[in-house]
Amino acid sequence: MDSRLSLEGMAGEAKGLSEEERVAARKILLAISAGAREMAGLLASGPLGGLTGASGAVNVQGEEVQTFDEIAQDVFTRTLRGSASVALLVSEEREDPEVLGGGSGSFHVAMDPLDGSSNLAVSGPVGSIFCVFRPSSRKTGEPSTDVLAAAVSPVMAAYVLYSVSTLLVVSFGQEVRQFALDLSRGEFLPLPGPVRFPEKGSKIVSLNAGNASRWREGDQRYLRSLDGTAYTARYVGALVMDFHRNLLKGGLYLYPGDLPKDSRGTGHPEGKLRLLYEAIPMAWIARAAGGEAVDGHRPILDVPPVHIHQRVPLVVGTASLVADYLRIATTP
Ligand code: AHM
Ligand code: MG
Repeated sequence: MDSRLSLEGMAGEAKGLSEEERVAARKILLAISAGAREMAGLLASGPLGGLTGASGAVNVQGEEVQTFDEIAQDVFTRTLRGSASVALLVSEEREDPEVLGGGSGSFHVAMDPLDGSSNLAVSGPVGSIFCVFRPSSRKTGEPSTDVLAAAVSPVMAAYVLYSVSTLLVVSFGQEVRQFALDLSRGEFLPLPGPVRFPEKGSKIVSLNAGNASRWREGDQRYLRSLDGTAYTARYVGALVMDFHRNLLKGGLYLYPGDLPKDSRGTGHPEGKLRLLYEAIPMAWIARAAGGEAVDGHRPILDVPPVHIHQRVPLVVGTASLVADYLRIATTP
């Protein structure tokens, strides 16, 4: 196995894809890497570029849109359109799927163009997340329906981490590879791989304990169970960063749902993270790296997508830590 497979090599060796699909997947990967390179440059100028801050708009999720959210939306829409391989593009920043190039591309893509954007104000890490799906054979002519039918079987998932270095992490389902942006050459170069959750890694737990009083009893019990154990708390508040650290070091990321409103919760029992462009791609990458991802009960990859902006509780990381979570949180 080549420990330093290139981006193009990865697409070329992807299993279960036709030759035509491999070509399309390669083009999508190159489009993501071109967009990531552009975003890395813009983000690095940070406050000097005058681009950090709120845009004044509110997105489909009811959240304040940062100027960089819109920039990332435009950058990746442009590069993915340029790949001529994407039929439908679903984005956190757009209410409806966008048909690209007349809808004739080989794949659908769901993306969170800039994840964790509240970190921008403090020059903290942010990310971009992508999931690539094969269009459903049950084409109905209704874009959302087709994406939902396709979303149950990803073909490729990737994320970009913009931090002290810019990393691109990619999986076609069999393994996970990392690439680092070489600033002098302007391209992503392979790091040794594949990457897997360490069997005997450290026990990092990443969660927002400030929300715990709103969680269900099982999640609160899990948090209490950590007290006195050899765990380390680490939480950046950017899924890509928290996931990536736990992938390399061993750990668990938890963003549960809240109690119903009438029991001191917020009435968001499905949590905050989005199924199509946050939970499914991270679950797909976690699985390929020997980890696991659940919604508190069942595997994320078994959750039926019913809405393109559907939210879902997410527990993802080292398989044994996810198993511990399930044992404690689901057994009164
Ligand atoms: P976003 O896509 O609007 O940035 O929201 C997702 C982010 C995740 O990256 C992060 O893990 C989580 O929201 C943090 O939420 P909180 O501030 O509630 O802990
Ligand atoms: Mg996000």
